[in-house]
Amino acid sequence: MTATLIDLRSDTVTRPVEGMRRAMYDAEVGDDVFGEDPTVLRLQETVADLLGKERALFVPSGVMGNQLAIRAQTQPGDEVICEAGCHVANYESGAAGVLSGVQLRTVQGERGLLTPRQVEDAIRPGAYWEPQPRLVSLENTHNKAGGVVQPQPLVRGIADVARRRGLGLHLDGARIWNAAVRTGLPEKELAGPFDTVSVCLSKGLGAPVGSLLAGSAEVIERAHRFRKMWGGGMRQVGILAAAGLYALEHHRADLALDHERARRLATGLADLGAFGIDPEEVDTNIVMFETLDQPAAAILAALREDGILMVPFGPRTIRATLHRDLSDADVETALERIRTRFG
Ligand code: TLP
Repeated sequence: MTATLIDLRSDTVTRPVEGMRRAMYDAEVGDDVFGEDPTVLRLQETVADLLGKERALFVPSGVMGNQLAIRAQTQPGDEVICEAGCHVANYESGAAGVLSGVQLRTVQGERGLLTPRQVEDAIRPGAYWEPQPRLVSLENTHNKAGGVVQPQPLVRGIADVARRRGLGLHLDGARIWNAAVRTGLPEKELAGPFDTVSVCLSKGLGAPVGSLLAGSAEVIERAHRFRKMWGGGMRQVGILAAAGLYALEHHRADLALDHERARRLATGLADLGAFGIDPEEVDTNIVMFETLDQPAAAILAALREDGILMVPFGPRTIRATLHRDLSDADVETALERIRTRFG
């Protein structure tokens, strides 16, 4: 194993910086199950405001944010329409079926993007023997597609279809911050067409834990009840909310660096000719590439020997994710090592 390990597995692997730890230490706290933690309340208000929603609820994870959104806006037997590669359908342990009793209707998009027409066509007419279509769920940025930003005209078109057909609209905005930095559009605008939006503080923003679900007061009240039912009521959790507030204030703009480094890594990989990758398709901090003749597992094992960690996203697909604990030098070192082995 080479001396320095370059961890590109996820933007979740970052460690809290000193300023963040100080903010956590200094946090004013109270019992949040009684609604008495001032720092949690401040975080919830800050995020609701950023997203242009009435209320937001602090939850332990992105999965819980998404699943609460589904539970609060559906009934058992309903159907949720989503893109085939989305996190809700692929990486949440089948939660929607178990926790909400709904089925997911997955539709194959192009680079993770659905069109309004695809959504319209997926909405069943409503015979009593059919599952009741109730919710459409989108993801921005789209993780499995490679950090792809949802174009707003497409989102607005899908929102129009959902409204017209009486369906709710949820956004898995775990990386909405990346989409905002990439497009220059405020989060409020990206979140505007959605009834509910889940966001994560523990991905590129570098907080150790924490997500929020935002929406109308009514839907958040329902989600609040289910959060308690699912064991997600937390006590003096201002310690964690303080990390989130710090991350929002100090780390959002830095995401542009992750995006630049992702492009640099993708260009370096493309120049090698040993992998299938188009750097032009790298929108944000995620680099997804195909292996040409070996399974992803074999390439990942070789990379690990060279001190580079990435993750498989399919039998022949590998993901590298840039994050704030990496530097320009780390990207160059990673490319150097990859060139030595595969060039
Ligand atoms: N994604 C993780 C893995 O689960 C794949 C990662 O390393 O990217 N929505 C999206 C779009 C996500 O990418 C993730 C995490 C979540 C939701 C869930 O967040 P957590 O892990 O906090 O429950």
